[in-house]
Amino acid sequence: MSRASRHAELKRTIFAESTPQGFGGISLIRLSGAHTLRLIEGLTGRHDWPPHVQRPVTLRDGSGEPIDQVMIAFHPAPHSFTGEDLAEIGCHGNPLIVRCVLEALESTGLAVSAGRGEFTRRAFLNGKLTLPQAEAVGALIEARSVSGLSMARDLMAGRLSTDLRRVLDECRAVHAEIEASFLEDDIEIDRPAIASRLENGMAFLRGLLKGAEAAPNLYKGITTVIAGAPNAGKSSLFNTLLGYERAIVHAEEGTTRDIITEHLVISGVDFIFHDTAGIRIPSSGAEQAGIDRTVAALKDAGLILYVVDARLGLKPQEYDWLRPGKTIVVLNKIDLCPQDAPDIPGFVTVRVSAKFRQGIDTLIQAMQDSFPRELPQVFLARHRRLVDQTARALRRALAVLENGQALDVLTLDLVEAITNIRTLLGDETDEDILDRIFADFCVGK
Ligand SMILES: Nc1nc2c(ncn2[C@@H]2O[C@H](COP(=O)(O)OP(=O)(O)OP(=O)(O)O)[C@@H](O)[C@H]2O)c(=O)[nH]1
Ligand SMILES: [Mg+2]
Repeated sequence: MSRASRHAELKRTIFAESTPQGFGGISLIRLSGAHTLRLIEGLTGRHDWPPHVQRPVTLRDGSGEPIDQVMIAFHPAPHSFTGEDLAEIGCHGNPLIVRCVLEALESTGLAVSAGRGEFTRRAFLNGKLTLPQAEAVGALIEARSVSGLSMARDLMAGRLSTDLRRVLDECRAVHAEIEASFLEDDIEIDRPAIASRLENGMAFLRGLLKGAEAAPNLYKGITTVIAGAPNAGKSSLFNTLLGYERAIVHAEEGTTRDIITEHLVISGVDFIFHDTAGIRIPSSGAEQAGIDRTVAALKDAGLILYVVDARLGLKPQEYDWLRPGKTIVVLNKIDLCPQDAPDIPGFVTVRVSAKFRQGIDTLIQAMQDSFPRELPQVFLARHRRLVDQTARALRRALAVLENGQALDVLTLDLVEAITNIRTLLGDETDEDILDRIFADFCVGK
């Protein structure tokens, strides 16, 4: 990004309501930029603003009419979130009051309404946050699962950046050595040693990508679809997992029609359970509509608990609903089985009695084992794409070494790897990239 556009972007003073509360509570209105102090002085008539101290004051509109009794904290540059002069106005959380405050700010002509994520964008441009940390702010706000929150916090703490910087340094060092060998005849390149250094970096990137596979599920919560034939005991299992009678359980087949969804955190992992209509073909009417919904839910599932009446076993046509790698077959009603029903080959198989809560801990263990214990460091699409491209570039560089090709080809791949990591870390960036990143933020953040 050019100095001029960076300057233009930071010149304005901006304001936004950053914590919309609806009626009640406190609404926080933030402003940031060079005119911040002038604005709060003008709207309150007060000129003494000790830094980082909350003060009760009366905020007045342009004609001097009181708007609200508010709390204002002034954070002078550079010791603020954005690195600029920043003020936080806490007013009563009535949207009418908030509107008056925003109008009073705008009518001064000194500030304009902030764009999406503009406060965080400024924090990045002013060097208060790295780009991954700025993205972590968005991820913290968006997270809807306990794991998602932890992943966002880890990103904020900067482990991914530190680890990637190590790979970056290694790529640069190798690149510099090879370049030097082009200039000085007496520098010999030790190909196996270079290959092993690049392999280390690539193994690390591969590990990141492996973890990233489970990331969407862990970040949003695992969509766990409980499916199976009518009367297999799906709703009974759903209720047992939740610990209360959420869904109707009945001896009649076809009891559940609509999908019933409940969110449950088990040992820090969020499962979003879907109890579904039993799949029976052929069927008709409302039952068929329910089955259509079950089939659609199975497509989006992160995990399938396929419930089978252990006495009847899995019918050949039911294999169509099982997805290898993300299905646990739950043989239910074992309290009615004189002997152990056999495992279903190719699938994790667990035996339970949903009605009498037998085998449920084993099932929960199997559910947890379906996902990695360690939370993924890469869970944002941009990071995943760039890590993938970097790993590919290193793979090509290694192939050059293995095949005994000329080293100048390898430097091109190294430059690509270096550029990708630098883009991820925000060392190299442009307005388009920033626009795309902050477009997903809300106004006020
Ligand atoms: N003995 C015994 N009965 C069970 C068990 N699980 C479910 N049942 C009984 O099986 C019948 C059907 O249970 P549901 O949980 O409604 O089965 P479902 O799969 O949700 O059925 P649909 O919604 O109709 O597809 C009920 O009478 C339950 O009490 C179990 O583990 N042991
Ligand atoms: Mg049911």
